[in-house]
Amino acid sequence: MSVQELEKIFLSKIEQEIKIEPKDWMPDAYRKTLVRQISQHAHSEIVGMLPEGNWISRAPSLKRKAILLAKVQDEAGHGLYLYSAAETLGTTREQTINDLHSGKAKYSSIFNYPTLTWGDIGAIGWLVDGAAILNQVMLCRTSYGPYARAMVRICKEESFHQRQGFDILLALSKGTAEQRAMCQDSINRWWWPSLMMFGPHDSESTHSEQSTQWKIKRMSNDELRQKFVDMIAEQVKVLNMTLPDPHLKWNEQAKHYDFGEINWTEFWNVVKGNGPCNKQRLDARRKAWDEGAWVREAASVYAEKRKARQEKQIA
Ligand code: BYC
Repeated sequence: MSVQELEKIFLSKIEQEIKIEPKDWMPDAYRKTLVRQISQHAHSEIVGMLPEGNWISRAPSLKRKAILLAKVQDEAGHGLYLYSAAETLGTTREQTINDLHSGKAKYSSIFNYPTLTWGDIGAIGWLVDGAAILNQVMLCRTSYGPYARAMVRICKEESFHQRQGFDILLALSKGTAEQRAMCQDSINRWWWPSLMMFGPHDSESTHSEQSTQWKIKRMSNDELRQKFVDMIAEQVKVLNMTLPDPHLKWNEQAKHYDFGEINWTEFWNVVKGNGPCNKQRLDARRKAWDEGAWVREAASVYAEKRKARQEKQIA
C-alpha cells in the first residue's frame, strides 16, 4: 500500500473516532508528537513526586502522612503507565529517561516551585491536581489508544488527590489565625503557576493546531484554563479565602470569570530551566537513577535466570 493510502486509512480512523493502536500505521509526525507529549507527561508525574515527598516526614499527623504517602506512590504509578505508553511508540525507557536527565526533555513548569509549608501540600492537591484533572479528562478521549486508556485510571486517582488537597486547606481555613494565613499564603503562591500549567495562549502554542486535527488534544490551552478558573473561583469561596488576582471578576455576558494576564516571562524562564528549583529537581532525579543502578541490574539478572529456567522446563 502506498503512503497516501495508509494516510487515508489513518485519517479516516481519526475521523470515525477509532483509536490508533501501536501496530497501526501512523505518520511519523503523529508518533513524534505523542512521544514528546507522553514522555513529558511521564516526567511530570515522576518529578512531581519531589515537592510533595519533601513533606512526607513532616506531615502533621499519622493520617495525613499515610494519605500523602499513598498519593505520592500513585504519582509513581502514573509515571510508569505513561513510560509504558511511550514505549508502545517505539522509544525505549532508557532513551526517554536519558532525555530527562540531560535536560533535553521538558516536564511541567509547576514542579520547579518549592513547597515551603504544609499549606503548599494542600494547594498542590487542590490547584495542581485540579488543573491536571481537567487536562487529563480531555486526554481520556485522545486518539492514541494506550494513552487514552492510561488516562482513565489516572483520572480516577487524581480525583482523590484533588479532594485530599482541598481537605488539607479546609482544615487550615477553619483553624487559628496563623493556619488561615498559611492557607492564604499557599493559595497566593500556587495560583499563577497553576494557570501556567495549561501552556501558552492558543495563539502562541506551537503544537495545538496539528494536535487538535489529530484529536490528540480535544480542548485548547486557553479553553481548559478558563474552565479551571471558573471552577476554582467558586471553590475558593468555600474556603473563605481569595485568589490573588485583582482582575478576577464574573462576566455575566460571557458567563465566565475574567482574569488577569499571566506573567509569561516567568513561565518561559521556568520552562527554559531557570525556575527556583529546576536544578534541584534534576539533580534529585539523576541521583535517584544512579543510586538505583544496582536494583535495575539485580532485576534484569533475575529476569534472565527466570527465563532460562522456564525455557529449560519447556524443553
Ligand atoms: N510546562 O505548543 P504547546 C500531575 C511547552 S503531572 C513546561 O501548547 P502542547 C501531578 C510545550 O511542551 C500532569 N513546558 O504544547 C504529578 C512546548 O514545548 P516543546 C502533567 C510547557 O504539548 C505529581 C511549548 O511549551 N500533565 O498531574 O500542545 C503531583 C509550546 O506549548 C508547559 C501533562 O503533562 C508547561 N506547563 O500543550 C501532582 C498533560 N506548557 O515540547 C500532580 C499532558 C507548554 O515543543 N500534556 N509547554 O519543546 C499536555 O496536555 C500538553 O503537552 C500541554 C502543552 C497542554 C502541557
